[in-house]
Amino acid sequence: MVQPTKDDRFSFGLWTIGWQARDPFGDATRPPLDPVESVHKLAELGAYGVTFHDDDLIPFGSSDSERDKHIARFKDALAETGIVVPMMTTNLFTHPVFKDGGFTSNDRSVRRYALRKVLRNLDLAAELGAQTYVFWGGREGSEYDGAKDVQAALERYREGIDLLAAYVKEQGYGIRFAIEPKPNEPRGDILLPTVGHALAFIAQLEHGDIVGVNPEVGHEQMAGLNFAAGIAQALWAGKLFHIDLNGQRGIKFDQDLVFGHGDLLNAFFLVDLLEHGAGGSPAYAGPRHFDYKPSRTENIDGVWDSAAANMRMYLLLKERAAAYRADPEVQQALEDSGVTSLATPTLNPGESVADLRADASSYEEFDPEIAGARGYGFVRLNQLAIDHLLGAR
Ligand code: 3MF
Ligand code: MG
Ligand code: MG
Ligand code: MG
Repeated sequence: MVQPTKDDRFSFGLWTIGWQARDPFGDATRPPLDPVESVHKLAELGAYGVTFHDDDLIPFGSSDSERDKHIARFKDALAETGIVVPMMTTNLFTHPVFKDGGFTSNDRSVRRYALRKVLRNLDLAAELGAQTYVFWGGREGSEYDGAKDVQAALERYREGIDLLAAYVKEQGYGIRFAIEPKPNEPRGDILLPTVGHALAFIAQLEHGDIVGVNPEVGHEQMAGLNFAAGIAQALWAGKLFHIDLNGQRGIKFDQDLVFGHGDLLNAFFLVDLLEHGAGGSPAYAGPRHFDYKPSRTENIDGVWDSAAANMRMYLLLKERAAAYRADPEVQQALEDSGVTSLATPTLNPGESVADLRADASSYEEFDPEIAGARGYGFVRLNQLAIDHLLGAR
């Protein structure tokens, strides 16, 4: 049961396992990892997909012939292992040219260069069969309120995303975009800091029909937000196009821990949410993508142990969530708490304001004292969840 297979649709970014553990205070603790080796190792561990930024595979500044060679040997590794590329993205943050952003840099020539870099990689994404293209605008922001005209920056962001989305449609690539919010780091403040901000931005786009979100567990938790609740809203909006699973312990720098190694209880309810759909299919059908960093203390064995740990955590939580749902006592507690009854519309079919006013039971005969004295039993329900999570039931 906890042995991952391709059917589980687990995927990893090349930049996750390949992170050499350079941080703002210390040098790399691990040697570089060849993307071809990563693909083989991920296949062995039971993953189905690999994702990457252009520069993860093709070092920045490579010549056209070097680029072709990197792509060719990567394609061979994919063919040998059956590993697919469900998602691709652009690095618009490492090179100094992007220090004030890509699409929203104050320097117009940088903005034009950023669009060209994405266009080039989008063609490769289509060639490799990627269905999702992620936009994480890590450098789109500022440290000083006077340094960025935020409204103009949002206009430039919109201009960029709409141009690229129109291109994808014209080419018939069938790719959908997913915006990845993050509140801060590396910029003091990043544009589109949370899932909610990103959803509001998407509503302003001309081509918003093919644009959704790629929320990351730790990014929302860095803002003190409830990740599972944010994911529920993205699902409700029909905009959960992709997901970055990892772990984070509270409001601090982006930790990128193994999935479930942060807020375990929220991770349990997240998996329950993703898996608990209708008619036998999960609520979220996309890849279970891990965007974590093997801790700086780990050697190469620790890299692969931690990659395996992400998948194991997901499967364990999936098993625990299924047991929780199947437990008759849980089902009764959900009834008693009114959780299931929230699905019933508040108005009767076709009921008007006049009808509601005419219904004396809704107001004149309603006793708020009685309703106010009701206990909801949420603590009992939560303890049942924790009992299942701990394997105590
Ligand atoms: C940074 C991130 C990014 C994005 C990636 C696109 C470098 O905090 O999470 O990883 O996930 O750029 O998918
Ligand atoms: Mg992170
Ligand atoms: Mg991240
Ligand atoms: Mg991420």
